Amino acid sequence: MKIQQKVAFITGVTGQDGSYLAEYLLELGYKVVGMKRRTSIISTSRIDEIYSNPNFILEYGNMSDSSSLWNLLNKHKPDEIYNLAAQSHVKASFEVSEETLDVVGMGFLKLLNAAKEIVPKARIYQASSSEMFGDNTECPQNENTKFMPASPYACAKVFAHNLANNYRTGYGMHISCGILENHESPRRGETFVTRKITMAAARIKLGLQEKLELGNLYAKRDWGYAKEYVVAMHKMLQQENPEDYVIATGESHSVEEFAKTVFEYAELDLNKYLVINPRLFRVHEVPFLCGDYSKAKAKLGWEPKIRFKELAKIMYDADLKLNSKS
Ligand code: F7E
Repeated sequence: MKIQQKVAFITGVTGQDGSYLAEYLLELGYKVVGMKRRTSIISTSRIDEIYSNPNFILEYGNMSDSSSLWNLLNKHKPDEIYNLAAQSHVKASFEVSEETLDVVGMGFLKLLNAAKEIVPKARIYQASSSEMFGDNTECPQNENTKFMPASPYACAKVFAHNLANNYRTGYGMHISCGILENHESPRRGETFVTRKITMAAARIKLGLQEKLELGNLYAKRDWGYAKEYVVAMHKMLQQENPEDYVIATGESHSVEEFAKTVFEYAELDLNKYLVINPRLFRVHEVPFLCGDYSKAKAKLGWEPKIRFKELAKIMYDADLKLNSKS
């Protein structure tokens, strides 16, 4: 008997997480339908390698456009839906607050309403975020930690997280939320701090850049490796019951520690190159994040392998290679 090929629908497929998840699901034998926003510049570099895979389909759509969501779900009837689309930059969310709420909050509601009518049995993954803990410095943060969102982005994520829980209990939908702490990789956008640092170190090393400008050095984050975190997303949807899970490393380090680690590894003196630019400070800063992944370990059998120092090395090595080519 032939086993039916599972279909996964991923919003935000051109992003760091979307591209790693698409690759992972293709390896597992899924047909993957990725949704991307139309942009005037090409934004598909992260999915170049899977673009010609016959099991990968790229479709235009938009979280602000219900009709595109309804059409795509109707056309592909996915078994699993991964909602990774977002305006995900926390600082920018203060400047484009309405767009952030629209895409992250209302966009998810539109997706849920479409799924409820078209594929009510589909298993849904919602990308919740450790930013939802915000001002709550409880250590470590788990699934029961109170949310104290400190940005429009985090408020939108809390709104979507609550909706997921509401549709789960109200309509019996299989919706799981991954409360992911920061997760990085060589595919991280260059406006996020880890990648900004590894790119700068590589470019300084090669004589292509002179300074590294940063904002608040003292914020602490729990940084893990994105490629490992997408495996947890998939595992959540294979559980009989939908639940929320914190995905983290359980270690917290400051921005300064990340920069020092990278520059030491690159054999560069950070003090010679670092400039603090107050324009990079945030209206409201989340001071400290550190997650407790013990529920994910117990129920999903998921554990992080790549830790802080190794992550910094992976990212620096990749950026050195990338910049050596150019
Ligand atoms: O900032 C500080 C900044 O922008 C980290 C998103 O994926 O993770 C991410 O949010 C820290 C902050 O990430 C610069 O003030 C200093 O304290 O890399 P980030 P984020 O805001 O933590 C969560 C879990 C998400 O869900 C988000 O979508 O670094 N910082 N100097 C700087 N940050 C940036 N971006 N640039 C600087 O120059």
